[in-house]
Order: sequence, then C-alpha cells, then structure tokens
Amino acid sequence: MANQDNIRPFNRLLLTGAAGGVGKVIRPRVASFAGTIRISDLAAALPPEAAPNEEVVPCDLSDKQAVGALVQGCDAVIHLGGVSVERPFEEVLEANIKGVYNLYEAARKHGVKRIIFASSNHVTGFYRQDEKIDAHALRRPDGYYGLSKSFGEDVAQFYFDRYGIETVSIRIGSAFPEPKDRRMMASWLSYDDLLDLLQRSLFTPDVGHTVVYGMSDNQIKWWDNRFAEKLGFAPRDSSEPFREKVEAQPAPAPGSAVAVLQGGAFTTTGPFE
Ligand code: NAI
Ligand code: 15L
Repeated sequence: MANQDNIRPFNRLLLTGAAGGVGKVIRPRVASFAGTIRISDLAAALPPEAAPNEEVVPCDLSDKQAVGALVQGCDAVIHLGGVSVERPFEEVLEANIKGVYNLYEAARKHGVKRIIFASSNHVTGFYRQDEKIDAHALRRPDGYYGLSKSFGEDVAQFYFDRYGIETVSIRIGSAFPEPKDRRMMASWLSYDDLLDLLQRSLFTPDVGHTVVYGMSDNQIKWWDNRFAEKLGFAPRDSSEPFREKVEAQPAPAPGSAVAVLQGGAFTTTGPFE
C-alpha cells in the first residue's frame, strides 16, 4: 500500500472460504494483516494444520449458532465462503443468503468493525459487454448466485446504516492464475491485484459501505472503477500478456451470451428443474 499511515491493525481477522481457489492463495498472504488469523471453511474442505499465527475453525455458514461462535473474538472479516457459481436456489439460499445474514448478525453481536465481502460481477451480469458501468449502476443479477451477492451488498449497506459496521463489497471479476477465455480478458483480476485491493479495503479509514469492482488494468474495461480509486487502488497487472494464448481458442458464436453479456455463461445457466 502506498500510504502506510492508514494501516489500522486488527487483533483477529476471520477468513472464510479459506479452502477455496482464492482462499488458498491469499491465506498465507494475509498473515500480516492481524495478530491472529482465524481460518474457516466447511470441515470437509479444511485440513486442521495451522500456521503459527492461525487458528483453524471449521464452520458451515448456514448454521447460525456456529457462525456466532466463529465470529466471536474477531474484529475484521474477509468473507469468501459460500457457493461461488450458479446453482439451484436452495443451495445458494443456505450458503450465501443465510450465510451472509448469519455473518453480519454475528458481527453485530460481537463488535466486528470491518468486513470485506467477496461480491461478484454477476450482480451486474446482464449488462452488455459494449456497455461501461460503474458500481452505482442499477444491479442486474444474472442468476440465483448473482442475486445472493446483490442481497449480500444490501445486507452490508443495512448493517452500516444501522450499526456502523463498515464493508467494502468487492465485485470480483475473474480471480484465477490467468484469464481462461476471451471474456476474462476484460474481467480478469490477478491474485497480486486482489491482495492489494483486499489490503486497502481492510485498512483505508472511513469506507462506510463502498462497492468496487475487482479487476486488473486490462485493456478492455467494462467497469469504471472510480470508487476503487478512492481506496488508492491502481491495479498493476493486465490480461494483455495472455492475449495470444486466449485467442488461440475457438471464438464463441457471434451473438451468444458468452460473446455479448458481461455475465457470460452465467446468464444462461439453469433453470434447474
Ligand atoms: P471457491 O468455490 O473455490 O471457494 C468457496 C469456498 O467456500 C469453498 O472452499 C467452499 O468449501 C466454501 N463454502 C461453500 N459453502 C459453504 C458453507 N455453507 N459454509 C462454509 N463454507 C462454504 O470460490 P473462489 O473462487 O475461491 O471465490 C471466493 C469468493 O469470491 C466466493 O465468495 C466467490 O463467490 C467470490 N468470487 C470469486 C470470483 C473468482 O473469480 N474466483 C469472482 C467473483 C466472486
Ligand atoms: C464468479 O463470481 C465466480 O465465483 C467465479 O468462479 C467466476 O466464474 C467469475 O465469477 C467469472 O465471472 O469469471
């Protein structure tokens, strides 16, 4: 971070979804963000081994009592846990909708000051790829998953307005080691840029509830990310070095959802019954 003066140390930071694709990568890299890092995911996904300043606490986010115990003693949360793709509503309801409510209720009861919510570009997935929007544009969720992230953003706003719990909701584009397809040439977020954004989101003072997109400095930009600039975020990576590799793949059919809509295949996944 450019401005180290802004750093506000936390005693215990909770990381949910720690066994997931993003969680595994950032887990060792958030070690310095707080005195203790409480690592959590579903028990079946989470090996019990802990690094020196870690505590490993398995928890199903849909279990309100368990989430209360998980959050107790923490003063900040990076919330990655939950269903991360389009799935039947009942699955999304448990992990994401009940899960985010349980988390904020526990945060209220236990005095959490700051939450970083892993929202998604699928909150606005029905915009076209030739449209440029900012984080205040009307939300157009592209499925139950996108709806759950939209709900999460509303929960974050409510808990700030009513209880003063601050959140940065990061609408992550595509956080993977490299862009996998043409769509991700626009939506890609490198892990280094994500780490930088997470750090700024945790330590920038007075964020209230701020919604930003999580995107690298890609040549094609669907999102005007000026609210992230207020956190001092200036991404350093770009999808360009991967262009040749990505464009060696067959192009999607012209007019198809993948070629036209920001949410790509999520906009046509389902119905499930
Ligand atoms: P992932 O699916 O690899 O990881 C999610 C983790 O949540 C998994 O380890 C899973 O076991 C855990 N989980 C699922 N249901 C749970 C429950 N009921 N209780 C506790 N834990 C549960 O997803 P990934 O890619 O690591 O993404 C992390 C977060 O960022 C997710 O919330 C996802 O929606 C969000 N995101 C990720 C993007 C990406 O490109 N990787 C893009 C946009 C948003
Ligand atoms: C997401 O929200 C998903 O969690 C991730 O797996 C990707 O599909 C990403 O969006 C994307 O849009 O590429």
